[in-house]
Amino acid sequence: MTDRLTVLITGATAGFGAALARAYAASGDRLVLIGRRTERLEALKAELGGEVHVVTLDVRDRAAVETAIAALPAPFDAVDVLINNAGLARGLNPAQSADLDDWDTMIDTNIKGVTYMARAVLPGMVARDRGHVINLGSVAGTYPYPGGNVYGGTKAFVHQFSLNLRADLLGSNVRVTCIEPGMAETEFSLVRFSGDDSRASKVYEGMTPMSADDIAGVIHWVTKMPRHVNVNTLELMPVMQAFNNFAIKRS
Ligand code: NDP
Ligand code: 8X3
Repeated sequence: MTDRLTVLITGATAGFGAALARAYAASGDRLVLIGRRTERLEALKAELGGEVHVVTLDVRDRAAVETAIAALPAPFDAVDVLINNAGLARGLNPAQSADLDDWDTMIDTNIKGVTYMARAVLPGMVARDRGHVINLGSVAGTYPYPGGNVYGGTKAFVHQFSLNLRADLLGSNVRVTCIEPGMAETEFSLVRFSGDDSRASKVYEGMTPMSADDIAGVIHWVTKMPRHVNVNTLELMPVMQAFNNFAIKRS
């Protein structure tokens, strides 16, 4: 798609979502910005100018998602790009001591929220025979790490859900891409560690993480590819992150 797009971004109040809003505003696209923190959405709208519609919405609320998407005013209702970005990790405890409320929050946001949004937006895309769903997966959905239990599980779901959407949408011109980043410095670790700033900043100590702008630039590029090209999955990491060998407990 090279023409002007209507881009709906969930989780636009911070991190990747806010950077994406700035990237698409810079290319003259029309924006629908979603998040729970209204004051941040309004501040972003004031900063960006242009055609921006904001919706305060918790993506875990199925009825609210359905109502909000059905109520989008023209021309914001013809969504060309849905960026299912709202998501989070909560905690890094091993499974045997993890907080079940944290697990519920991750499952409800990263899995259910993504499916609610996709189900609400896809019929319009198929009817217009035009659209692109971008889902935010993670390297955590492919590579296990201690404490990644449910977070990684939710992102593995996002990966497979994205591929299965492609299977369902074959024959339409609706594209689906799963973006799978490694470490990027946003509010992600602050949220994971319940606002513990020093623990969050230690995650990125002594290395150069990716930035929200790095991720936004890649997603922007993927959505501006010629319409006959579908990037299925795209995994990216900072140069200073790689893989480890198998862990073995020896007696
Ligand atoms: P941030 O914490 O900086 O931003 C997360 C955004 O999600 C916020 O705007 C937040 O807005 C929104 N959000 C969270 N819960 C809800 C909800 N229930 N309803 C609506 N919006 C919600 O994190 P990132 O920008 O880093 O993360 C964005 C996505 O990228 C997530 O899916 C994350 O899992 C994924 N990711 C992040 C990586 C990283 O290293 N940073 C790497 C790989 C993937 P508000 O609180 O206002 O609702
Ligand atoms: C976020 C990347 O490595 O912290 O999805 O799980 S990681």
